[in-house]
Amino acid sequence: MKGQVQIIGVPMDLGQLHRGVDMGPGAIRYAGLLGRLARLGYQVHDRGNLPVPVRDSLADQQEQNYLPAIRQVCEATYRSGREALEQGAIPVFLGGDHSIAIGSIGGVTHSAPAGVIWIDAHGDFNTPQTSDSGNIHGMPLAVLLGEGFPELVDVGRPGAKLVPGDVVLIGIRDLDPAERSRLKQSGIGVFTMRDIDERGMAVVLKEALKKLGHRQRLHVSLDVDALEPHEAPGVGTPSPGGLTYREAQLVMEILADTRRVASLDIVEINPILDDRNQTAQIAVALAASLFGKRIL
Ligand code: EXY
Ligand code: MN
Ligand code: MN
Ligand code: MN
Repeated sequence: MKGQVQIIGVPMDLGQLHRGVDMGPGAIRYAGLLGRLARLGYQVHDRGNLPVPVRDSLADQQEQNYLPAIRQVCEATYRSGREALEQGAIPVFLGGDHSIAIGSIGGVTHSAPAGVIWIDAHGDFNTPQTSDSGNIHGMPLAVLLGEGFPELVDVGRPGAKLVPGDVVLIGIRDLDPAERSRLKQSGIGVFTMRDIDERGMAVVLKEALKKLGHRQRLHVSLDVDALEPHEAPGVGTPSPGGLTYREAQLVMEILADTRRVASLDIVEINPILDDRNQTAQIAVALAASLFGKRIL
């Protein structure tokens, strides 16, 4: 037995405008995540889904981009993540949009810091001042570093949950102008698609892991829009020129070899926009590799 995995569904769709991302946890379960992990030797416990208010019941929060409800869901996500680690389990958070990372990463760093590998087409580093859209799923990384809405920064415990040296971004290709300058000045390790094209994923990931060498435990935050949208179409904010299936698999295989991965988010899968659940199936195959499935 390789230890316990706890599945935590967070059907959050309030951080962005597309309907359907709330069905992500169901799509990922339907694609067979639990069975895959069980066959790899894990004891898998599904904690079900956390409650998320229905958007249509929150008309009074529309102006605030659903900030109060997002805060509430992130508080619950934080508690679940913290509990899972306290019980010695590996939490796997199924989004939902990427705003859930405010809770998941907050929760898994409650007792000790962790390094974060944030795989995404986007920086998710906007503040309310730099965001064009106002959508909170474009802000979670900034929040985790202590910037933006104080209600979100203080989820779980007061203040920043990460320092810039604890984070590497991989797969980046779509930044808003002010977000881009902020990111360049931040001290976060950013590995863009150009880096991957020029130097290859193995080299890039080795460098990324070197930057996180000071952290024993790693959290992987997998936004599936990092993948090439021709291969993984079920996302609300697709961006051309993404990771191939094999590049994404190689990330997971190399991360598995480190034996330091202690928690995972799988976010932004939108089954309404997907083609026969193929994006969820890819996500499950990636998770299997991350949890130690080997080709040979
Ligand atoms: N930068 C854009 C915004 O802030 O609205 C797009 C953000 C997309 C975020 C997705 C989840 O990674
Ligand atoms: Mn994201
Ligand atoms: Mn994204
Ligand atoms: Mn934008």
